[in-house]
Amino acid sequence: MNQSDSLSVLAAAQAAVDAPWYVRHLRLLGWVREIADLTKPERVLWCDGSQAEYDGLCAEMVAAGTLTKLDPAKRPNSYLARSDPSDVARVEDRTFICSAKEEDSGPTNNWRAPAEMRKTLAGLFDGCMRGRTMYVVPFSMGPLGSHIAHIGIEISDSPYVAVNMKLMTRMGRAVFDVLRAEGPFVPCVHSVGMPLAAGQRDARWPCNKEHKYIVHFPETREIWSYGSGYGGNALLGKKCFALRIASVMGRDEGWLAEHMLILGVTAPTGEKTYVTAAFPSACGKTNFAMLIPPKALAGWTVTTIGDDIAWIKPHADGKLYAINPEAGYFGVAPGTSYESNPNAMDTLKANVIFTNVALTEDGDVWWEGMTKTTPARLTDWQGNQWTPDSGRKAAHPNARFTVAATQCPSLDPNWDNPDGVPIDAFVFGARRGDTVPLVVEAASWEEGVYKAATMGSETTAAAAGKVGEVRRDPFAMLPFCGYHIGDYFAHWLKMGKAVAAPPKLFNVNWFRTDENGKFAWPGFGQNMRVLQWIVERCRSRGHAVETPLGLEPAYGDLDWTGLDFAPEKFAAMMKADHKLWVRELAAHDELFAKLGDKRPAALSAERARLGARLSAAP
Ligand code: SAT
Ligand code: MN
Repeated sequence: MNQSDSLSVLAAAQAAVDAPWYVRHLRLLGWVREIADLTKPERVLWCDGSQAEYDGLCAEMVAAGTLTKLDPAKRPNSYLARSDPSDVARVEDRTFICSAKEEDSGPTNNWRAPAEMRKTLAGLFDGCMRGRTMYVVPFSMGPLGSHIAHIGIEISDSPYVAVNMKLMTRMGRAVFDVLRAEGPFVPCVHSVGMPLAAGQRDARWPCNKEHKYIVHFPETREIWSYGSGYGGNALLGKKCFALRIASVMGRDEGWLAEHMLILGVTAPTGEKTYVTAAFPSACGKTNFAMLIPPKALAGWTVTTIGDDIAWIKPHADGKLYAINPEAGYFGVAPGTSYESNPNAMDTLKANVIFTNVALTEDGDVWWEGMTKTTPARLTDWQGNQWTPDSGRKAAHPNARFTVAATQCPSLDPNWDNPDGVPIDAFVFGARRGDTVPLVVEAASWEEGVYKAATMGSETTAAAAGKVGEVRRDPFAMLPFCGYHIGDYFAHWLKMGKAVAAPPKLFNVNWFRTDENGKFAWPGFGQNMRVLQWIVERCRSRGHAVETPLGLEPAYGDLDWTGLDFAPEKFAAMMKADHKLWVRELAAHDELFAKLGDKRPAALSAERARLGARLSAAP
């Protein structure tokens, strides 16, 4: 083909889907055409990521009743969305990993044969965008052009998704400068699953109450999501791409995609240490990532790189380096306050989309735990009148805020560094009322991998279903690992050998309760005392004692300046109760039994060692 022929091919491909001139990627244009032919939207809109586009889409959603504009003086440029009451969280039982072979998805995922799933999707998506606008949303997970970053294109019929993606990712026109004519991208297709007949009035929060499918094809690196407009079900850059698909990329290419926050700790000497921490959804990751140390620990500061996801790669200097693939926070609102997380409260002063929180009489937002006094009258998350004696929550327990990271006062100067930051510690946290102590260091990489692999945590409102049950949540990745969890453990074992100076591994538990069922540990800013010990251990300075569970601080090894915390209370929180550990090990064995021949031998050896140490303990 000569140059003018290829230019006219490009012009025709652009015209077929109303693409702007700067989209020069024929394969991408062809794919958008294919999806438009299948879903039959009324129009196609390519998002450029501009503020004008964002403001315009928000104004349209206000007119449609999807968003309520908050009082411009109290909460400038901010909105409230109320979802359908049936569409309030991730749907794990409707989430599928469609690998070619069933054994590659493993015992912790729902598997369907790819061909069968493609047939189902073809039926569901046929005409599913009728009467709606199809948004083409280009985004980069990670700093634009970073060697650790990857690009995705989300096609969605939800304007709520388009505006959330602007806050959560590097979204817009600049992505095409990176993609150019042939660059790789992960195709993500999303529909709320509610086509509109001619003249049909739209719902305030369109979704499909009968059919929901969150589908991943790991080999072809595709995502298809149908029927939900909420959070991780619909903002496909987040759990679907940055964890499920990226974990598969990491396995194949020698890196890690983890459900981890990233923070920086600066000591009074100016020495900086970067730490990542994995916790299940809605266990205070955002609070930990934005921690403000107690005044008594003068000179220590914490800075924020990310609050949910880390992509981690070996670096030439022999360390692992991490980036935050996201550019915003989709955090749990309830419980967030000037006491629990002042940095988050300041982040939320303007330019926020709130979802499923309560509305105050003066046009601001409220949620349980935000203030000491509860407002006398509110509009609840479903739009009903609410008073403190209504006997129900004003905000949904999984209510969220979406906000750009750049608004965070504790944002780390390296948050956008394309090379990432060097990691010295991996922290694994779970929500456990008993059994698991405040903090333990693993004596070796293998011991740390064993403990992360066997983590159990009480379930939260972040996923539809029962709340408060202990379930095994390996690496806090149970709903997010895109392949066989046994292979994932093996990959982690391998990554410890991939660099000369791997991070140290720690387990923490902020949620242990006392004999009255109250939290035994004050948590929040006081977690700095634990973090300080972790950092000192990484610098080979902190002291630890050997216990059957690993290496633990003695009472005197933590800095208690300014906190009155009795040694007996500390001892109670660190205690490994024999009976509870018999039950705990049985739960580990149950998980391992599911792995069959994918159970790494190194982890069986760690299990034997831990069992022997615990039974030898007095
Ligand atoms: O998956 S979501 O983004 O909806 C929230 C979470 O589970 O952390
Ligand atoms: Mn999460």
